[in-house]
Amino acid sequence: MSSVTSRAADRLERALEPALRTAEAAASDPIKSPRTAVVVGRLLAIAFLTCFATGLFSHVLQDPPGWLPLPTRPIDLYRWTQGLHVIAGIASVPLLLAKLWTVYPRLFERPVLGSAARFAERASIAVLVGAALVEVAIGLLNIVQWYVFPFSFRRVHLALAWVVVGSLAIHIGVKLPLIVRHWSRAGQGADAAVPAEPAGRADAAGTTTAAPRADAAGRFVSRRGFLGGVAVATAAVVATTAGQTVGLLAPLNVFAPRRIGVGPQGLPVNRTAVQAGVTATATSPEWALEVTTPSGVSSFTLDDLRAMPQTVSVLPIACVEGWSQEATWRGVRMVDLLERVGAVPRHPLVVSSLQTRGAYAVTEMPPEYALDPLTLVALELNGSPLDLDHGYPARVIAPARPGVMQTKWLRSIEVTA
Ligand SMILES: Nc1nc2c(c(=O)[nH]1)N[C@H]1C(S)=C(S)[C@@H](COP(=O)(O)O)O[C@H]1N2
Ligand SMILES: [Mo]
Repeated sequence: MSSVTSRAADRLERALEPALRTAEAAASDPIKSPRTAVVVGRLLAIAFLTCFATGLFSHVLQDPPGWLPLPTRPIDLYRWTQGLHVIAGIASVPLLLAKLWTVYPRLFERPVLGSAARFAERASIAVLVGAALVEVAIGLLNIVQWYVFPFSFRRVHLALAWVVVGSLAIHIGVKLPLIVRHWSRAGQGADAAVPAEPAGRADAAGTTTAAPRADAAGRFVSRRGFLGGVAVATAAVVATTAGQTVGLLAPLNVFAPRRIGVGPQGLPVNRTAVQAGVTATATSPEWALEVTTPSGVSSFTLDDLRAMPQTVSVLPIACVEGWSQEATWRGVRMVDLLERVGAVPRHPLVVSSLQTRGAYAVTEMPPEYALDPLTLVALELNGSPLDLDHGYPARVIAPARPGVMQTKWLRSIEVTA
């Protein structure tokens, strides 16, 4: 290192002296041992990888590459994958905080700058931590539909997911020897002797790094106690939110914004007719569904649709934000409607809503859904005509699709050549 940079490093170290000393003291705390970092890190990696896989799946369903056939069974597939995505994302909050708490003293290890390799390793950790914190934070904000950030949630959440997974791969690669050493309790190095429960202060022989230490308030915090606390916190945040999609946990759902069974016709509403600005057009006596094919336009009034054969489908709404619920829909099969106009869909249908703005005003429905016998232009929900907030006079409902694709307040359906 040149003398200029080493002088700079010296000066930095002197400036950080108090922080470095505090961190050094903290590093000898058993809950900040490599073993704890590995135990918490493993759980966090599982949560992140679960989020990554289910998140990519969700993006594929919303923006399908044309060549990929999309699954329509089991009908609850997206309910499970997206429910898991949000549950794992929520679980990662306490795990991420616990992991940062466990390893933060290492960020202040000396030398602060060090060799190029060490600097690169620390930079990758900085990227991982920064991206993970932002990723989890905007995910939570999205669940409560609080779009305080000035960018597209979907695109940034997806891009950051790649950054997190990429820097996680580097991090795991760099730390692999340490991870292997501390993978099992038996196989670890120096701190294998940490007593599970507080056993007292270090004796004169001085296994000081191993023995539980008193914290500032004079209490003992053992590693097992710390991990138990993390487990309880994680279980608590999951239990109090997963009820938005898991029926058994519904009574415990205090934090998730949507509640199973609560809403018009016993089903939550994501965006109301007022919010979408469709109240007048949706209730207009002039309303008719336009079906456009390469050979012309057909118009179906509500009475025309009601006069066609009606089919019942029991299908869930599964919102990307993590809530989901099954409902009973009744209406005209999409295949029956297409047959009526003599159209065979070879490309995605273009489904337009009465809504004039917003990302979900127009959606595409690939042929595998359009041809599915369960897919409906629904007119009724749970035994009565669709509530205005659920898409009156007509909406689409198809199996195994993200809620955002279940377009409400239909205006037209276009079959392209
Ligand atoms: N036209 C239109 N359709 C829409 C939406 C919308 O904002 N506009 N929201 C979608 C979303 S995100 C979900 S989860 C479902 C929710 O359906 P529900 O409000 O009837 O429960 O509707 C979908 N259909
Ligand atoms: Mo949604």
